[in-house]
Amino acid sequence: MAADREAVRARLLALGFDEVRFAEVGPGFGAGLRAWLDAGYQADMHWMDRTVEKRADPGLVQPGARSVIMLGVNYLPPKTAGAGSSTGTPRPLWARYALHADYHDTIKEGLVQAGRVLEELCGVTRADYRYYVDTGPVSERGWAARSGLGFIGKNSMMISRRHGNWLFLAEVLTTVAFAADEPVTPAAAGRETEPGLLCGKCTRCLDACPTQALPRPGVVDARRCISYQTIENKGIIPRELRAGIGNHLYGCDVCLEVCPWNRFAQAGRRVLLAARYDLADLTLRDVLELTPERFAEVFRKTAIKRVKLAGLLRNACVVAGNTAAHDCLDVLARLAAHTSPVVRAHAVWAVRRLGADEALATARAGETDALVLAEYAAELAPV
Ligand code: B12
Ligand code: SF4
Ligand code: SF4
Repeated sequence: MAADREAVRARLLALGFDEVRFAEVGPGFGAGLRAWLDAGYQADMHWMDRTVEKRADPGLVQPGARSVIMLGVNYLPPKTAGAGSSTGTPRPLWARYALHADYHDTIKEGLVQAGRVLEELCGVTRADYRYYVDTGPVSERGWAARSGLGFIGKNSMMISRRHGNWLFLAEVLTTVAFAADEPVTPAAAGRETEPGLLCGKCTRCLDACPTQALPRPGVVDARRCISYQTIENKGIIPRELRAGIGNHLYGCDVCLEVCPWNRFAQAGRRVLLAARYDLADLTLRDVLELTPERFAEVFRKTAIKRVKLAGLLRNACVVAGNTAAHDCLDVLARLAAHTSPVVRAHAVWAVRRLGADEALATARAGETDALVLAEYAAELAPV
């Protein structure tokens, strides 16, 4: 049955998706992903190695897949929300995407509806499509580029001419054959996934990255990326990267914010998102003083809760050390005796960086655990 692409597009836009684009499933993709994995840029995200074949071939994910419907959801907050600027604020910084109820949950509601639209308009059943947002074995930026939703910037983001960098991506893989959409420009035909296609001579993102995590245009070394270190890494943040983390408490938007393609972006409709801009009002002390109960209450239903209290406290210690937060020394000294060794190690680092070793005396006085003392010895090396 021939599928009416424009009827499907109109219905999905009405569900709250801001971009709806169609790509045809074809062979021969994924070399860029393999090279990235071979270089070790995935850090300890080994689930990516395990799913590399699927990521390169939607047919292994949805048997008989003919089309990928790529969807974008704009998450740019209104200017008045004051969320997540990287400059001029003493507050800790959150990646903008994080200042919402967990987008995996809210966008999934739209994907369920999108599936029903396919059933209704294309006469298919639940066995004929699969949808994902972020966590599926699908190379979302590659398919978005294929579908002409935008282009892959030198910062490796999928950049839309209408929404800039500020798009969540989601997709429906389906056995329905839709006519493919045009590439982002006629000149892009056959080169859709080339990084920096519409960047020209600009290198702002490469120059601005605080930890030099972009070794080449379009390639992120997750091991050096603040987003990886503050969200995905569950252990010790390498000491040589901590200073570069600055006041980034959770995630990083620096290479997104500097991009001139954002000048056309308007705030999102938030049909499939629920704002939590209030989180940007938390002070560093608020975060450092979080108890397990308060953490659960404040971050309920957000993506942030997955970093767990210890991860957030660890990040907050790094921010405290970087921002001369002398007014937080008392709480940092308490965290130097926290039950989590990861929190303890970063709290000790922060206190040392603030040049207040004497504050550790209290925290260490009660220590009996030999292991903890050994860990302190490492952390007490020159900062
Ligand atoms: C692992 C991951 C990370 C890692 C690695 C980032 C990276 N650049 O690879 C870390 C933890 C560092 C990270 C950080 C962030 N992430 Co992330 N991340 C992912 C994830 C799960 C996989 C990405 C991946 O495969 N990376 C490996 C590289 C090699 O692949 P790639 O970037 O997709 O590009 C390659 C492929 O496209 C392939 N390719 C080339 N041609 C073709 C053609 C086809 C058809 C195919 C299939 C593939 C293909 O080669 C490309 C270049 O090598 C995706 C979700 C998903 N399922 O795709 C989200 C995703 C990329 N992340 C997202 C976001 C929002 C972020 C952050 C902005 C969060 C933050 N503020 O802290 C940062 C941005 C950092 C940056 N500059 O990339 C969004 C990006 C949306 C967008 N508009 O681009 C995604 C799509 C999640 C989502 N559903 O919205 N992320
Ligand atoms: S997200 Fe931040 S740390 Fe990661 S590549 Fe972009 S600017 Fe660098
Ligand atoms: S900042 Fe410049 S180089 Fe980087 S993605 Fe945007 S346009 Fe491209």
